[in-house]
Amino acid sequence: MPLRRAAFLIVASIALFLLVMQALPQRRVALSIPKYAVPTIPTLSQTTPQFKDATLDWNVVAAHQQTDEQLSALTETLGAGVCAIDANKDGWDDLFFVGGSGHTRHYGRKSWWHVDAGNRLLLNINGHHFTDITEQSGLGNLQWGMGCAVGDLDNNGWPDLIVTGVDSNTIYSNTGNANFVDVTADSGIAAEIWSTGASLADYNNDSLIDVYISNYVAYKKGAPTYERNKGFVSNEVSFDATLYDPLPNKEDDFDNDGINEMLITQNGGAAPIFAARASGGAEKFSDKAWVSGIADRRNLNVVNWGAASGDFNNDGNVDLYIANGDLKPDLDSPFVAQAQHNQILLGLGNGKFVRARASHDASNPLSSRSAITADLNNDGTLEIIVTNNNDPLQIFENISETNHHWIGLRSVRQ
Ligand SMILES: [Ca+2]
Ligand SMILES: [Ca+2]
Ligand SMILES: [Ca+2]
Ligand SMILES: [Ca+2]
Repeated sequence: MPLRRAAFLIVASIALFLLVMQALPQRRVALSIPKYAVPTIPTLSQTTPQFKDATLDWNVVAAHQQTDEQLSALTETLGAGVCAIDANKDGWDDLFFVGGSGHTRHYGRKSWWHVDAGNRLLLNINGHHFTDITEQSGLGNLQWGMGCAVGDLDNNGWPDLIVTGVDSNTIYSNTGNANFVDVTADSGIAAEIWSTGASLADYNNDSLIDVYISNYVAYKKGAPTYERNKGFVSNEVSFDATLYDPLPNKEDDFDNDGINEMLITQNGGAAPIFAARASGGAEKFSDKAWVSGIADRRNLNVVNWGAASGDFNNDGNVDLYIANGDLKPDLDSPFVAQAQHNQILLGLGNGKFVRARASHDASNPLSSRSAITADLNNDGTLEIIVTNNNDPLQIFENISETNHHWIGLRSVRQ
């Protein structure tokens, strides 16, 4: 039995070895464990705001339409704008909507027929619904519109309107009770250029509102590009959206330090820029988009357009709504603007933001271009109004349940 004996000796040796090892003092090995920062998950002391798409409840059927039924020119990919304006000063915010140029069907190179979209003035009836008073208000002129701004430009106590557009800007003076007259000719802002946005402020503190109008590129639909190839040859390339990069922006005090920050939205896969002023330095900005939580690598494919700021959940901290939509047509469906989800970011009051969960209607997947906030029903919560390129105007009613206090202010003229 030498084999069984050998096996017995081996097993016995192993057992003896283990017993000896156990009896010896244990040597401790120092393990080097890398230290990682424990991620801090911000706690929300506030409720997540809830919105519902109440566009039809408000009796709103306005839609933006830019020239063709298909995207075939750069000019058709921009717009529309929208402004809140209490045009009749009854305490209920009304809406002015830039409707675009309308819809032209072409037969060959000739214009076949045209349907006007046009700008719309929607009068807020006691915070319940809107009624369209465009024609009687004097705002029915056709314009290839882009954006708008509201302010009392002639100091007569009534809010006036600036409308930007392709080859024309228009100023309408409110002569009282939502009756507007076109005063562009005498205003000094008439110009045959493509303007997109307008913002108003009293830049030199003389109590007169000044106007800043942002202009876009020199572009004409159908104008050929000339390629140098033994002389210049027309290559018929007239629409390349990748060549252009407009930069809308929004200012507000996002970290409650009494100093406004600036949010700049970007196109083409770049994250938004959140420019925070350095403390004590009036004009020094630094990009805080990533540390603030506004930039997110999951959204690098998203094209940002309008940004609206406001306290959507009444917790005292400014929140953000960013309207998104791709500038480029869909690869699989050429001539259709690509839809992208809009975002709500809740402010924590310290300059940081967290993404609100996407269970709200207001993240609607359309190709959005601008967003504003207004308390349309004067119940203390902010609604969000969104425009979409070649699609309807949308009203997202704030249905958040909050017991936080609020105060409404109305300025009156002495
Ligand atoms: Ca009103
Ligand atoms: Ca006025
Ligand atoms: Ca808030
Ligand atoms: Ca409200």
